[in-house]
Amino acid sequence: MPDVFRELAARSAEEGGFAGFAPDTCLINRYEPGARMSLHQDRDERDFSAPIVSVSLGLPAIFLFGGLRRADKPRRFRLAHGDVVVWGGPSRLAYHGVAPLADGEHPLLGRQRVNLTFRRAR
Ligand SMILES: O=C(O)CCC(=O)C(=O)O
Ligand SMILES: [Mn+2]
Repeated sequence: MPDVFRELAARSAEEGGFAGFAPDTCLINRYEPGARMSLHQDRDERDFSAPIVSVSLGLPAIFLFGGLRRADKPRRFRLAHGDVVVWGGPSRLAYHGVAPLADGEHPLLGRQRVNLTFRRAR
């Protein structure tokens, strides 16, 4: 992983209260208008003591952030280009997802949203 990514993730995690985050994985999701991600937990990582750091690029999206049970009503947050979300600790296994992407044209990335999630997977 490029140092600039590792450092962005580590600094963001520290600001969110998770000092010492050392990601070993960056998952990249690309969304076209209409694409969504249903509510889920991030459970593939071995160690849940590390947070998730999520960077949004391109078109804005509505991020759904719920509770520890799928039935918990998610809160909705608008994420714009450059926004970073950090979750961990008691929220590490919170259900989350992305509402269907509204159509639009981003000046740098065009008709898409790209999301990077930094994780400690191994
Ligand atoms: O695109 C996002 O903001 C969320 C992505 C996500 O939750 C995941 O890749 O597990
Ligand atoms: Mn996820």
